[in-house]
Amino acid sequence: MTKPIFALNGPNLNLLGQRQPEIYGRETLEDVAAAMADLGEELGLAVRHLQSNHEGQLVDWIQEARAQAAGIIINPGAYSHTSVAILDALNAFDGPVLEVHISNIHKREAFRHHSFVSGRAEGVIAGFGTEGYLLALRRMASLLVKR
Ligand code: DHK
Repeated sequence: MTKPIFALNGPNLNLLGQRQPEIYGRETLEDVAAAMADLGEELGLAVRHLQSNHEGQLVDWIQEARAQAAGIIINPGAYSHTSVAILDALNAFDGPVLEVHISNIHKREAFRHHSFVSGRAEGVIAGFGTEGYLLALRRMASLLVKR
């Protein structure tokens, strides 16, 4: 049995659907988790969905992923732009990492243009709304077949 994919979401993504819907859309994180679980079933991948507002918790889950996950799909939220700790944790993970941003961070404020995680990720999806998570899951399935 293949290990699950960890789908990690960072700060404020628990408010998805309520928070700035003009930027992040009206779907909730529960909707995203359900859609990923459905697609995962189609692709033969189990998805473990986790969200935290705390950097250290995200680091702990990435460390757990070293033994427990086949790959990581991560939207680090604002920590994308600040967290060397999350980058270091991802660098200690051997499987594929895909980074998702719901909004197009390159069209927004300059401080959002750089992501520390992008230097580690196999691929980055930005500006595809919550569909980006599903695209990332499809890509994860192809990357795992090629390994
Ligand atoms: C989500 C956030 O919370 C922001 O801090 C990032 C990202 C962008 C997103 O588009 O999903 O800058």
